[in-house]
Amino acid sequence: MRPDLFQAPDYYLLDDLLSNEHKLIRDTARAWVKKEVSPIIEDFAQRAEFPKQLIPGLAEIGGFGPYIPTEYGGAGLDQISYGLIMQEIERGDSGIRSTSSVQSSLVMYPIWKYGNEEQRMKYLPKLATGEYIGCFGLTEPDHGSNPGGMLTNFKDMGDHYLLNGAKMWISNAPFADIAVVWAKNEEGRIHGLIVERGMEGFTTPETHNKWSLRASATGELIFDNVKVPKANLLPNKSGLGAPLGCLDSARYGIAWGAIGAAMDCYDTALRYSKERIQFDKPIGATQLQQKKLAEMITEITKAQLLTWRLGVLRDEGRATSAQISMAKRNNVAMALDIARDARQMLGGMGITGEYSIMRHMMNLESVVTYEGTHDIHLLITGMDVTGFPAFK
Ligand code: TGC
Ligand code: FAD
Repeated sequence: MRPDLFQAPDYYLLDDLLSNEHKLIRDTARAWVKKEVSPIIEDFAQRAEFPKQLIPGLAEIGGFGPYIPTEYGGAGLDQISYGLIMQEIERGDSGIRSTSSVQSSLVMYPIWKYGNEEQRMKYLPKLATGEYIGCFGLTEPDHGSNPGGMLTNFKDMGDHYLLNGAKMWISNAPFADIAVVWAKNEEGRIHGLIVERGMEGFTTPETHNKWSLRASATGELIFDNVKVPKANLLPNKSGLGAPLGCLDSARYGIAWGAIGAAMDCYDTALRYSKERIQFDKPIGATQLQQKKLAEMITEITKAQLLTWRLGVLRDEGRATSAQISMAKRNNVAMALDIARDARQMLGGMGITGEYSIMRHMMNLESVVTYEGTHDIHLLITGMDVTGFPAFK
């Protein structure tokens, strides 16, 4: 891959909306991505391997639990800071941002919000430093968009719970130390359980042959009569709203992250359009290529404004789940459209690993699917404005 020459677009001078602390946090993450992620990511993606050596650096830039209170090892930052960190990491690669999202919002968040003090003290500091890596098991082979239908279940055996079932498409699963698993009790009520690697009957086979998110490890979680200690049940929230509450936090981070991928594609295409000569002039001097670039920067700017406002609302405790759905859906689709146009602007070079665009484009096919598909988020907006759920 070529040297990382990224220059972040800020067409509406949105830096003015950020505090000095926000800018410092963002610039630290940006510099880390340039130094540590960009030089190696293409190689790891080609080999379909997660670069584990990035884990300590991710922890240092606040990539693990940025908004978790410092007493539990988190960085105690606000939601705008969290978003900016996700934006910068995904500018490097969506798969690396996935690891950060899952650890922060799908593992640390439920332990912080739904766990007891003992569970918080036991797991959160180790997750914050990356000593432990976690994963989140909600999706099943037959229950993706409809997680409420899950079959994974546990029985109360007196001194422990007995867990059975299977989860599929789980980010970080192949090497995770712990899994936050959603399963139904004998009354059919959904609860979260912390399952640890090494528990008998618990296996995590890796999912191969992915053309997307290749630098992120994906796998299954199989529970064959796993004895889970009673102390590992998250006691403070149950029902489908518990995992969906975690998804709110992760989807918010993805809305920012997708802007990072889009900015990288735009910046690459803009530079290429000024350097690539055809018919004796730069392709950037042609109307058709300018149309693509003008539309890209317009969409990036709109997404930046939408997402900044969402961050402010989250910091004020006023953001709704439906607002988060709108931002996740809009920004990921925006990034995917930009990646596709940017790839075309590079002609044949656009399909190679010399440039980051094709990798972003393939990654975004997962991002537009996970954490609720593009269509499911449209239905959430539809339900919010009409009052009618059209899922069922
Ligand atoms: P529904 O009846 O609407 O709701 C059930 C209960 O949940 C509450 N609720 C929420 N609570 C918090 N946050 C939200 N976003 C919530 N949405 C709903 C709701 O109020 C209700 O509470 P209560 O107290 O009345 O019981 O549920 P439904 O079965 O009709 O489903 C609704 C639907 C389709 C929107 C939902 O199931 C959904 O979002 N489906 C998409 C599934 C999904 O996003 N899966 C993601 C899996 S994790 C993942 O992809 C990680 S990728 C990580 C990475 O690598 O970055
Ligand atoms: P389905 O639900 O079968 O959907 C298939 C199609 O039908 C979609 O286009 C969908 O929009 C559409 N559809 C479904 N229902 C309706 C409806 N009512 N009306 C109209 N259209 C509908 N899950 C986890 O729990 N943890 C993870 O860490 C995780 N990581 C992932 C990593 C990757 C790389 C991928 C690809 C997925 C990951 N997932 C994870 C799973 C992800 O959340 C699901 O793939 C997603 O929720 C969609 O479920 P599905 O694949 O079963 O598709």
